[in-house]
Amino acid sequence: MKSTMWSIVIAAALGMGTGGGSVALAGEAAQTQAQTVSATGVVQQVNTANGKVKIAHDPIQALGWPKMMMFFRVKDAAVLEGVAQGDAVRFELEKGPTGMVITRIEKAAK
Ligand SMILES: [Cu+2]
Repeated sequence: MKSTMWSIVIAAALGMGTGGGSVALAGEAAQTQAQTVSATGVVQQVNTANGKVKIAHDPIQALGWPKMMMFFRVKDAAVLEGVAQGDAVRFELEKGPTGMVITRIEKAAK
């Protein structure tokens, strides 16, 4: 009984000691997740000159988007480097002033 109470006290103390940091980190992670969404799909067309890429993407639950084929704007043309039609990719989306933009594309391991 006594030892049980002590473990509770110690657990509480530890929780308070590190809790602030953990909570802050968790908050930051949640915020980052809200802004950046990762998705997968297959590249249909790359338009480096206009900074656009057409992707047949899988459903993106975070955005409530169904599976579809669409053009995405990339944040920077460099994002399209090494990306080719037919590539299965994993990409990251960020909410920009004009809608969602792709910030990163990497080939998905198949
Ligand atoms: Cu879409």
